[in-house]
Amino acid sequence: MKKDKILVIGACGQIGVELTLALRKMYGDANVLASDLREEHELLKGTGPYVSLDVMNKEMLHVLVIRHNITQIYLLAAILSATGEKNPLLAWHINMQSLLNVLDIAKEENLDKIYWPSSIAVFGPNSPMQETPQHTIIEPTTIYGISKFAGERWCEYYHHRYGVDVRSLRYPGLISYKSAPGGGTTDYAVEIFHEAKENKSYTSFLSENTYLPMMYMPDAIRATIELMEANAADVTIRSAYNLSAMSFSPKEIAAEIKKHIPAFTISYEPDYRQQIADGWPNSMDDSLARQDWKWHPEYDLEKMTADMLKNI
Ligand code: NAD
Ligand code: AKB
Repeated sequence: MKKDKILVIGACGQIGVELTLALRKMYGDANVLASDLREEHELLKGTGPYVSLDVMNKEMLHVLVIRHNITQIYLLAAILSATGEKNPLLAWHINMQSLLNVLDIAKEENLDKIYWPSSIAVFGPNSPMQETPQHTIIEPTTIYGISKFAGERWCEYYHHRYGVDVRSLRYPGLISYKSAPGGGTTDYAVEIFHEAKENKSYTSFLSENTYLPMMYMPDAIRATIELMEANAADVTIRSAYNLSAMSFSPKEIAAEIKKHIPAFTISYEPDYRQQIADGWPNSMDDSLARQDWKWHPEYDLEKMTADMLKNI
């Protein structure tokens, strides 16, 4: 077991639950302190320490870090793309201030490592849509994307200016069955499985040929841990790495589900989230992640669909 003491902020969200459980396996249950605004998630209960925390309260966060001898923070609290468009100023405030609180405490307390996720949402309609490169035009049009892009700049700044070892990934849309997604544009690719099993039909809020980069949660958790375990010298990107596994449209995922549930049907009623999706890449070039810390995804659409339908 390692001696690190880890704080996970936003531990009850879609990623937080699975990441906390994975970190507890690696570092020992008692060494991973889960925290969130929400009540403790059912799957976390009894698996390790939990505290109620509002990351916006910097003083409380600072006290918690000192009191628990925290050496690493995983900051997952955020307002996602679809929810963000409903209250842009709130999304900006929460997404930026939470990161600044964590980065500043990391600097003051000389913490070992910080993890904070970015997103494919940093890209906008002027970025190349296919195999979007790591370094390219970045002009996000959602407040979520703007906050992620600004966050990336802050991460790089704290690394170069103060030596904070902060690491980040531009996650694609994440698909999982353990904890529900929290207000994103890619959430359709989770909802569709639940509806397929329960009702054998789904109405997609994105149009049939909207391609987006996606990833199954086990790959996302492994990527996160592999990045955090990599030698600092190998982490050449201190903003956020492009990360990729698969790309599909609502029509294609529906066809894959139909192989398992022949009666399944899909219809399309695009809403405000269509415009958000239209500005995002269709697929991502993650060659730097593959080169620097040997990233390789395990799940494609076929394997992910079979596993989702078996487990939900
Ligand atoms: P989520 O919405 O499911 O979970 C976020 C958690 O943060 C929630 O449990 C929420 O209660 C908590 N939280 C919100 N405000 C808080 C506060 N003030 N103090 C403490 N906790 C607070 O989000 P997620 O999908 O797990 O995403 C985690 C991170 O990964 C976010 O930064 C998100 O932008 C990023 N990301 C997610 C995806 C995805 O598809 N899920 C893709 C790209 C990037
Ligand atoms: C969202 O749709 O907002 C997230 C993301 C891709 O960042 N899933």
